[in-house]
Amino acid sequence: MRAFLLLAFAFASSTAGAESLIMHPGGFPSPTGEVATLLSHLYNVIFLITAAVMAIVALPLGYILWRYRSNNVGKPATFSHHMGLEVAWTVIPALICLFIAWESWHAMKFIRTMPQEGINVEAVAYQFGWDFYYPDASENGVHVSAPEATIPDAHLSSAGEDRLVKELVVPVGTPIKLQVTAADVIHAFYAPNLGVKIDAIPGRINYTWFQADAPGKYLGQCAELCGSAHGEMFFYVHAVPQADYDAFIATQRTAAGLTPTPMQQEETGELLSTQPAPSPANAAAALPGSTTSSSAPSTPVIAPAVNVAVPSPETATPPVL
Ligand SMILES: [Cu+2]
Repeated sequence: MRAFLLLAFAFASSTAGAESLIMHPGGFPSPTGEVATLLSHLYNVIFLITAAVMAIVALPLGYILWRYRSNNVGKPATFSHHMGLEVAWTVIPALICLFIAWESWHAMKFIRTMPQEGINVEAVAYQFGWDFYYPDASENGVHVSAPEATIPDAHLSSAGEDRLVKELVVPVGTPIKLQVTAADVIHAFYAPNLGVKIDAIPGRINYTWFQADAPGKYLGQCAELCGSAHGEMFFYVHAVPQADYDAFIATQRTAAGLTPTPMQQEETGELLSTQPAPSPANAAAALPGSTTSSSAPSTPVIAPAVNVAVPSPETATPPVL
């Protein structure tokens, strides 16, 4: 019995101060930004709770199996009921579930509350690639879109082939208010480092937000099985300093035939129903081995059956875990 107590104490001590050691169990990507950090902490809290529950169940079970093994059985106990135990193993799990539900609800509320400040980005998924638009930089019906970039990751590109993917350039430290839809079948925008995963559904506009607190290229991919080249639907979120972002927008505006800086700011939060659909050329460009350069997509126009407007912005405070 003393050995069991020592083991239980050692486990409790290690889990109590171990959050920094197991911030990303299972090789989870490092989080950047408030949303990703919140989700990572929520995951770690739930992981520690479930690990403790497993230990509380498994360690006594192992001890009992050893203590009362077949060649060590004395006279069996004769009691059949214990009210205290019944109450404990009903109330304690219920409280644990309520705590997890409470923390999860706070996290979901935080993620679903669009920040007041930030830039708007629209994402359109299609078989098999992505288009990203910047409505704040668009003007007079001319849409400013994200360019393509070559994947530098040797694990994702075949030898001797350049794989082109769309690169969503965003400023560091600024909330990105994302509206997502799809042109054909259901896809999902998934950028694990940024804590973003949201379905892209034809005829519907989903919304969420994220923020990159450190510059870098964050790999994203489609997370909804959508067809034969689903596994090729990568994209990048490229977080750059604000000055570089401003220069990027000026370049993209010039490429779209606009002046480098807006003459008149269009109303922000423009719905995707006014956005053109990706052209077949763009779809082909997203496939591995293609070197087709991207151009501004043309008709047909996506006409979602349901237009979901972005809710009025509120300032949210992240819950404390
Ligand atoms: Cu997919």
